[in-house]
Amino acid sequence: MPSKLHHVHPTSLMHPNSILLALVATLFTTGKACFVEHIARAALQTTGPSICVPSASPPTDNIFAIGNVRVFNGKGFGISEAVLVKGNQVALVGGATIPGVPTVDGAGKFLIPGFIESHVHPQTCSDLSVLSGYGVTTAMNMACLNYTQCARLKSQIGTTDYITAGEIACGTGSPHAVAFGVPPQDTINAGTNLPTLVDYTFGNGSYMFKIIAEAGGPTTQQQTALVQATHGHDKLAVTHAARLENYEEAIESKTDGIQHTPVDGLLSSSQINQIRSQGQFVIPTMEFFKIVFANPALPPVLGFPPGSSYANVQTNVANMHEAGIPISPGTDAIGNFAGANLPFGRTFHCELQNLAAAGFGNAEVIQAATAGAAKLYRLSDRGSIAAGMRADLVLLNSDPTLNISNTLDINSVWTGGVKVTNIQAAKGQSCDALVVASPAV
Ligand SMILES: *[C@@H]1O[C@H](CO)[C@@H](O)[C@H](O)[C@H]1NC(C)=O
Ligand SMILES: *[C@@H]1O[C@H](CO)[C@@H](O)[C@H](O)[C@H]1NC(C)=O
Ligand SMILES: CC(=O)N[C@H]1CO[C@H](CO)[C@@H](O)[C@@H]1O
Repeated sequence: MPSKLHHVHPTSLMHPNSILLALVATLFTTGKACFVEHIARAALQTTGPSICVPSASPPTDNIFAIGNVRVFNGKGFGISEAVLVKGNQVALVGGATIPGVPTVDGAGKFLIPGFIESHVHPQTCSDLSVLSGYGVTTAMNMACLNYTQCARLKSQIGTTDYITAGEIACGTGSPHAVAFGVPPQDTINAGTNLPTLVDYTFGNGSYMFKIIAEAGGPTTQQQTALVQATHGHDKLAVTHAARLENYEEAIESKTDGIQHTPVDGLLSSSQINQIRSQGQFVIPTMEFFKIVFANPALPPVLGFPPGSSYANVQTNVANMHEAGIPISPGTDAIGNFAGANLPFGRTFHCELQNLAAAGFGNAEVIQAATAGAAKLYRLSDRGSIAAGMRADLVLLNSDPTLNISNTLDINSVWTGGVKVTNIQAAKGQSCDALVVASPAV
């Protein structure tokens, strides 16, 4: 059973900021170490067949309409109209119905663009399938640990579209390097040739460059060099930061997207102004922190300093939002391991509710989860319902601008024009139960 994680020692997992690591660390602390290898390997391996949905054919000859439906326009829903889909794109929006094509009756229903999950870790076709069943039609995968395997999940038909960062750029011996089994030669120390590392990442088909700012991680100067090399490729840099000191590094580096929110205190107004004036965006992953702080054993396991709280997360998000910093929903979901519950998809809808609770209007949440995220991640082919856009569509039975939890009231989902057959979401599904259960071994 060769595994880089075979020799991981529990004490090296004391400062992680990922739910995966939380689960692994929890298993260590509960003495279930025999499970650790299994879990860590499962999480590391982006496995699966090369075709995720064998029954889905390329939608070249696809043509259908959704008639008499109220279409989300970025601010709310307009009058009932028809949406024509041809191939994998929306061909036309307008008129009440479109005669002569198979039509789904949208009367009394609400059509929104497919959701973009801005921070997630799917590893298998099955993970993508669950996401699509929750109306998440694009997954921004925040770490690739094996480029061959990640390549298999790309450009799949009939399931969530998978867009991935490269291997994480973390410090030699840092918590992320150890926990994710990053080969030492791929980690960063004083002698690392940073532009070469960035070239390698983009040479292996990565969409964006992921930096880990943490204790033992790359210095601010190194982060800045990585961001500059990434921008030399005309690509996006995104940076993990969950503590104030690491947030400051991410701000200084001028990375494009800061992932997570500081837990250990409040960002100053000058930091917030700097994030905004530098045009940086933030994916706060509130649901991840909500789950962590709902499980009293986890914050210490994660090494969060005293005084860390979900209240800090909420206040930071509210302050950044008020300042006009672009924010989109992401979860850090890694899946369901050993009875611990951090599911794909459902957590995303919980994150929409968290943003609403932090002061976003309901329509603003929908916009942030669709067109807003598309803009931040430069996905110009999706995020809104208009001619020429990807036919990533979610048909809701009830109005999400009246109650944000209505995003769970899903009637149908199409991804790239292909209908998703395994709807997972249901009206009234609660977020309350989303706490990490004791691992059942
Ligand atoms: C990466 O994945 C491929 C395909 O599953 C596998 O053959 C290869 O051994 C993996 N590489 C590493 C370093 O694990
Ligand atoms: C929104 O819908 C949920 C689930 O149906 C319900 O529990 C909640 O009370 C509703 N909120 C409001 C403000 O109506
Ligand atoms: C899977 C993959 O694309 N691997 C490539 C990563 O980059 C190196 C260096 O260019 C190539 O040799 C690999 O084939």
